[in-house]
Amino acid sequence: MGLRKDFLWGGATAANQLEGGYNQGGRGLANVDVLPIGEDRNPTRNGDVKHFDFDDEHFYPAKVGIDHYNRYKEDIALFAEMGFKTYRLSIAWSRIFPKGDEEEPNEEGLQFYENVFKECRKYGIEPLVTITHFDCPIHLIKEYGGWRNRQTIAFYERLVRTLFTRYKGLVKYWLTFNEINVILHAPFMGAGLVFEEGENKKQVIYQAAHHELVASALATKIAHEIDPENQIGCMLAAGKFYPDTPHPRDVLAAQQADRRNYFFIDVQSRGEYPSYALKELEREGIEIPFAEGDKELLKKHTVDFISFSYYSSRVASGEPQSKEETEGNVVRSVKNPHLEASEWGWQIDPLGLRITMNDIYDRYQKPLFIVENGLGAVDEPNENGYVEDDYRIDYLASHIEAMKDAVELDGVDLMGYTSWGCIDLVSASTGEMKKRYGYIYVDRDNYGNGTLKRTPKKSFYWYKKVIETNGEDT
Ligand code: BGP
Repeated sequence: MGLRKDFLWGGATAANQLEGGYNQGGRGLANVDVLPIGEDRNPTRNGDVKHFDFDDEHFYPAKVGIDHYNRYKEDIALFAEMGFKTYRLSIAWSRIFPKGDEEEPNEEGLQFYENVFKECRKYGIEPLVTITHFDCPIHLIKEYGGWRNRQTIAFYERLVRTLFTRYKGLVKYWLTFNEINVILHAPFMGAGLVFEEGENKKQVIYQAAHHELVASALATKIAHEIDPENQIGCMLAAGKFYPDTPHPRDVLAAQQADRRNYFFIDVQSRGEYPSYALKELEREGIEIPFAEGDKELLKKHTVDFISFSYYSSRVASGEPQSKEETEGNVVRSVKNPHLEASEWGWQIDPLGLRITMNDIYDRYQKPLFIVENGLGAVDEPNENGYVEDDYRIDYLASHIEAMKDAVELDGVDLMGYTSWGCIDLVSASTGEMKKRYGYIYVDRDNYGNGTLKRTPKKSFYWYKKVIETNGEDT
């Protein structure tokens, strides 16, 4: 009973939210560097800003992040002190190929990640690497239209071949695209899409999604060829949809909303487009740009495990116009009257994690990996600079308990758990520093003030104990 003996406890980050050093080491500009904060952020991340000039003149917190690029040793030492077995991080594509379409990679970028992986290994920490976490070189967006263009598959192929070859023996666990379903909700952030006036957005989105799905299968193929030890996962922004009421109309709405997200994983894990998606796309006149060999590739090279983020469950209604909505992790939802919410309106539902795990495991029967979960909050250090984040501990403890129930009572096969933003970093939805998830406080504000000093919070010592006892003591 209990969790696996080799359960992979750890934390997760993404390059563009913590590295900073956006113009160091030969790195090129990426979509994530030009996402403004404030009210312009949503239209930009949705691909609706036509006049966007992609300049790098403005200061945004993500450009400096928490300066992990220059302080990774100190940060990894703190992760090791907590007892991390794994550390999930992402590669900044434009560090490896600054423009995206070069023939040769940038050695300085490759060396940086090699140093990071070796530093992890020094402490026995297994790296878990997201190949793209919401990032795409600006040059690929300007010149090729990002993922709407089939050529981007070839550039991604060059990237993954370079990574799998260079880091053979150093990295074994890879995720092809972070939250692949986010392309539906934030297409500039998810796939570098900028829409033309009046074009059929859904056509462009599904075309780009097809390219990402083919690229993901190709990456799986290449990873296994280069090193059969490699384990490849897909990554879903998960969260079960509940029907708003038992009315069959609401139940159908919830099923349809779930399917819209599961569609991606159905392709990546089962190897083919599900019939419900083919029907819907056909009805709407959306064409999927299948090229010769795509179907075989998708069928043959399915993922080894299913990873996902979970922040909250969601609610769907057959009559959404008459319902109050709430914020959530990228996907908005009808408000659930039975749940409390974070300061950002994300509703808190630990039992929903167990329900979501069961749903995914029933559907795919492959090992699961929870690679994001956590509470974004404003932390106020006391006069000694110490953050007593009992609210975060409560959130995480209740989710870990629900996760254990899914394993122990329902029989889900779970590889590991990496909570989001294990060290404070920049928020993806708001672009700000003040929404924090970490076990480690970083002295930095939205405007670039602060010493960047790292200080363990109360949750740091709590999580250390959780890991030490393999989740027994929460
Ligand atoms: C997910 C992203 C992460 C992360 C997290 C928390 O969607 O994969 O990058 O940021 O959400 O979201 P936020 O930072 O907006 O609170």
